[in-house]
Amino acid sequence: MSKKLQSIINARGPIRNIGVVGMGYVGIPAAVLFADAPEFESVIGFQRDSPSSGYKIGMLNRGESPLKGEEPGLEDLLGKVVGAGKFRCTSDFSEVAACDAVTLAIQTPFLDPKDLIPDFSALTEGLRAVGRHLSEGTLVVLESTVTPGTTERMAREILEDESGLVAGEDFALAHAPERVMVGRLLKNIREHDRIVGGIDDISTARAVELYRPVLTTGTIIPMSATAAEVTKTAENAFRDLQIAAANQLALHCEAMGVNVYDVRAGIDSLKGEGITRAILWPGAGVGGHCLTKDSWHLERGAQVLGGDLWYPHGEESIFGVARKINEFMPRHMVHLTVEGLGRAGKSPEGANVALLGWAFIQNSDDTRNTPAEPYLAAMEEAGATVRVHDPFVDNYLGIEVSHDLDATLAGADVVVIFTGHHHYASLDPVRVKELSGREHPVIVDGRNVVDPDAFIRAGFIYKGIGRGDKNSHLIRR
Ligand code: SAJ
Repeated sequence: MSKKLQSIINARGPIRNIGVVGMGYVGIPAAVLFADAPEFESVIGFQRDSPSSGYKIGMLNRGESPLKGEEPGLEDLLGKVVGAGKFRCTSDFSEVAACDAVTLAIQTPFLDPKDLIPDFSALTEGLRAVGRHLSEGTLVVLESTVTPGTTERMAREILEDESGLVAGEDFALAHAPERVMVGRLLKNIREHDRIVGGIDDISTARAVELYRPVLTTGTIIPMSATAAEVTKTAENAFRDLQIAAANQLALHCEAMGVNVYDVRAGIDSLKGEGITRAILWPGAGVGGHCLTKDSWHLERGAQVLGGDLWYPHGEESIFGVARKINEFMPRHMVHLTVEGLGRAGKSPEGANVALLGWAFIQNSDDTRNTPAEPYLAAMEEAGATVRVHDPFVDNYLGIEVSHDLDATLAGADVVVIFTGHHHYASLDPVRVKELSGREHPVIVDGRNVVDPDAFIRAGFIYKGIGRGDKNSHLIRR
């Protein structure tokens, strides 16, 4: 407990001016909620003026959100805090000097999961930019999900190196991981409990002061910085594991000729007395920026911090196995597609595939690490032509994404559902068959969105993840 840091912070007084580095899905909602809190006077959003994301600065200063997709309440709140002069965005990092607290919400992807090498280049750049202008008594908070040990080690070293100040003596440092999901960013920040972990008690207390005003039903859960890093990476690794278990069960159910959704409902019915058999949903794969990498951060943490993980050498950890199962699901979708085409006497070579849903999650425009991408690549490699439809997503990295469902379905030998957008629940089998113009078009449902019997009655060849009860149905002639 550094008396020096405590006295510097006491002299500085309550947190009034805040900086938020990284105007993305995490930084923007966090910044407007800080700005909307009466406790705080001003919030500056820091964004690199780069060719790919510099446009956000102008939009935000006009009170417009650069985040596409539906984000309830965000545009209004942004307009309000910009209008009130409590929030503005800049690429001038020298303004960090006037901030009492600075948070960093920057992507932390993995370069190479196999060797557990993360890509901290963007985070390092952000930390260096903050360090260069850091003033005594400032609180720095990492909101990005990082390998356990990063706050205490890499972040501390970079900030000290750039500022010449000492963490825990001259400035406070903490980790407070984001827990947001697209489509409910503001709600998640306000209502989810907030894990807050300082490198020391003073840093934890200062971080609690920062986050408490933006919480409504959520409460603060204080712990050490490293425990906070493990909590975040582990909660996503556990979710990935639960999804992998559901996917593995789905594969078993296909082999056993039963409906995984009946089984899931059965397992899920065991409740009460503190019993929760939280079984998640099988599907076409796991995408997004979080579950696809956080297990690797956790794994790397055990290496970086532990070194002596007492576990059979060379044996893969359960989190690694789970990643492999979830990464396998798009390939299983290819398998179901080829099997379905086979039943129609066709092969992928020359087949027309209508791929419905490019976003990684339903009713969103977020395409990060979408499971549809490896599927598209494999089908094209097999000689098929794949047309993509998604109501929320515009063109993606050279892949044409259509908003015209009929045009996408026209002439399709196969219709494959990758994302559970609400639009697809009302697909009319008779209309879809008409558009395909095929006698026995194939439908592959990766999210259990459609009614298999309705499509089978219309003459489709049906395939579904976990639908062992339907995947070998008699073809209606
Ligand atoms: N998925 C399934 N089956 C399920 C749930 C999800 O196949 O039962 C798939 C989804 O289709 C999607 C992927 O997994 O492709 C991820 O979905 P998600 O619902 O986990 O969405 P994320 O990744 O945006 O959100 C997760 C959440 N983590 C936890 O619930 C532990 C969220 O709370 C985190 O804030 C977020 O990661 C993050 O930013 O870390």
